[in-house]
Amino acid sequence: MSLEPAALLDALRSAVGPAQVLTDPDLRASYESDWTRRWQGEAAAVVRPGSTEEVAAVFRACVAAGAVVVPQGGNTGLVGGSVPRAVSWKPQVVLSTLRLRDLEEVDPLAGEVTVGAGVTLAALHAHAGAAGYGFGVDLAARDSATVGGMIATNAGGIHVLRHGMMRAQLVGIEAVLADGTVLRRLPGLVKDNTGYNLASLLAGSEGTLAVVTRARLRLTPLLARRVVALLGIANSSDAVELAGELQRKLPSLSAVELFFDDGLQLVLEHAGGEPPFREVHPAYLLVEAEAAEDPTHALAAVVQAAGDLVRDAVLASDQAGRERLWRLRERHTEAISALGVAHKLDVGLPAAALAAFVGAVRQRVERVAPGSRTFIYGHACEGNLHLGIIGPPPDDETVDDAVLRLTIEMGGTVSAEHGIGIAKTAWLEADRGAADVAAMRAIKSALDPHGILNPGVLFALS
Ligand code: FAD
Ligand code: S2G
Ligand code: ZN
Repeated sequence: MSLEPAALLDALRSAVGPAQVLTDPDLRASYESDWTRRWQGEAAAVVRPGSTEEVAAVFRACVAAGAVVVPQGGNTGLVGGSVPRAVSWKPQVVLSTLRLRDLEEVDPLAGEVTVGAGVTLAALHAHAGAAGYGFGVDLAARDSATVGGMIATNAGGIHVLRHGMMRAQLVGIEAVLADGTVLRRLPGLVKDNTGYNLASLLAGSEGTLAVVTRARLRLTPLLARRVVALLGIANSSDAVELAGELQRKLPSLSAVELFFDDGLQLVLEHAGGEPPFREVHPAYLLVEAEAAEDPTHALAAVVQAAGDLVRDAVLASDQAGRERLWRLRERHTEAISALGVAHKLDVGLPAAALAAFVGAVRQRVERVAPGSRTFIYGHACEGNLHLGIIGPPPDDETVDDAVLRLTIEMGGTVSAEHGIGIAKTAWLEADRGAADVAAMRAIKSALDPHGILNPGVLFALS
């Protein structure tokens, strides 16, 4: 049964209140285009529920009207999953979680906290910090990325080597299924083997199985001392060797980020700042260690012992110095985006294949898209490389196909942390195989039988 558009809007207004139903094109605009500017679509409405019950009411209204739902948090996702599709035969309702911002008291005994899905990562870090705790996931989009979006994409970020991804921080969840059913398992029992772990299943589901409304998260000790080192290195095979040494020898290690000189120069051009070294190095590792006691000497000792693997090093333990070094890595995304709409790849490779991949992928890109600019950077200890390729027009996916097929050939994954979205659906089966995709589709049709949740994400629309 499908309601007239006007009836859908009336039903949405009675679900969340008229003020929380945006239909004016100007008011909808920021919700309809993604962060990379590569994907946009038109919403029949943007709705902003203020409670779990209102989310359920929105679903009931959409099912009655034959509309589809696009869940949205901070809209910092990079694979086109958080904005309306460019083409849709059904009215698309963007369901923004930004009003689900409860921050419950931190539970000091358990070292856990329950928060609303619309809470930003920065607000979560501040809330946990005020209670003397840290949170295991951090990423450069912290001011906008939300807890719900980070669960839905199983976000990784810069501390995965120490704390794991978003799924590893989850000890409970509340979510609303497409028929308005509310799933709630929030008590936060770390050991809870009572059947399928629905929180784990929803982590990485990209808004295709349910809308996460609250989450119970494990917190980490707030460590007082941090030091950051920027290491000038010769190439990516030295980077892999050094990353392994750091992991083996430095228990306080919390981040190892790889980037190359072309990216460094681009960031300096884009954001200003002094070059970190007098001479240019082909590649760089940004290394962070954090501990209760100052880890500077321990880090310096590992760097010293690395001998020729390290061509030059600069360390900073003061906040300003650390931020100055981090900026060289964290500003990559924005500096590349300032050059134009980039082809963004987010691949994961086995450690043994990483260096070979870096060489091979540059050749492959040059072959299929001569003259493009390829910036490579990422999380070295997880083999997670990000490629920002400027050159081919946004809708020419020749270069994406070349990179992703090389990744699969080398035993890697076509999406290490950003998800599939609509950007990578064409390569899902080549990566996961028909059996896995069939099992995922079976789960999808069980939980969202009418296919109203984020159609086109994960599975291409047939
Ligand atoms: P959105 O972009 O709003 O949505 C992302 C996906 O989740 C969509 O499919 C959406 O439908 C779904 N969704 C959103 N909220 C919910 C909900 N409550 N319930 C169900 N589904 C939902 N990602 C990393 O993993 N590591 C990084 O280091 C990293 N760095 C970044 C740096 C920059 C500068 C930028 C712009 C992005 C970066 N990202 C990174 C990507 C992005 O921040 C993450 O994917 C983040 O998890 C998205 O959160 P969000 O709230 O913005 O979600
Ligand atoms: C990172 C962010 C987005 C990108 O910087 O670690 O996950 O691909 C990425 O530029
Ligand atoms: Zn990343």
